[in-house]
Amino acid sequence: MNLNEKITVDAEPYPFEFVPATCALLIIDMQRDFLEPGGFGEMLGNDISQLRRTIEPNKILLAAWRTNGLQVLHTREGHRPDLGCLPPVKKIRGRSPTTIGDVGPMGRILVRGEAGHDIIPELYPVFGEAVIDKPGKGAFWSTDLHAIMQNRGIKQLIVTGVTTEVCVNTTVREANDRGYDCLVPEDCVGSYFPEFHDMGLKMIKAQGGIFGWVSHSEKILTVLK
Ligand code: C5J
Repeated sequence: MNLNEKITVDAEPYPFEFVPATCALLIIDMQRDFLEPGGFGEMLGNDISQLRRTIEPNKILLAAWRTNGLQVLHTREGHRPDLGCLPPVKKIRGRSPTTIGDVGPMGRILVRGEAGHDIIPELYPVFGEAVIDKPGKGAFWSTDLHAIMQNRGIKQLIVTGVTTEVCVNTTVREANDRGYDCLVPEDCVGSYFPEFHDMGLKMIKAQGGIFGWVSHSEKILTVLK
C-alpha cells in the first residue's frame, strides 16, 4: 500500500477519504483513573465496563497504525502538581468530598506524574509518539497539539478514546474549527453513559458531518491492509 495515496473508508454521513501518511491516530485520555477498577471514575460511581470495552479495539487499531509506521498521538487530562493550571471552578465542581488534586485511590487525582493519571499499560505510548498533557477537555486548548500537528504535517485525525461526549467530542470540535477532518471509530470511543455515547456520535455526523465522520475500526483496518 502506498501510504501517500488517498484511500477511502466506509463512514457516515459519507465515505471518509484520507492519506495515511498525513493522518494521525489521536488517542484521548485512556488513563488509569478513568478506566481501571478502583480509579477516580469508578470512585465516582461510574460503570467502567462502558469504557473498558474500547481497550481491545484501540489496541488492534494502534497495532495496525504502528505496523504501517503511521503517526500516533496520545493525550492525558490532568494538572500540574502545584495545581496552577486547575481552574478553581473545576476543582469544586460536583461538590464531592474528594476532588481533582486530592489524594484518591491511585495517587492525587488527575495530577501529572501520579499513577492514576498515566495511560493504561495496554495502550502505553512508545518512543516517538507525542503525549499531550491537557488541562481541559479539548486537546487543543492550552497545549502544543496544533504546533505538533503542523510540524509533523498531520492534516487529518482518527480520534479514539474516552469519553465520547466529553473529551472526544470537545477535541473533534476544536480540530474541526482549526480545519482538520476527524473520523471517529464508534467502537474505539466510550462513555460511562451509553445514551450520551450514542448522542455524541450522532452530533458529530449530523448535518452532513458538521464536526466529522463516524465509522468502525474494522472498516479502517480493512482499507489499511
Ligand atoms: C472527563 C474525559 N469526562 N476524558 N474526561 O472528565 O472525557
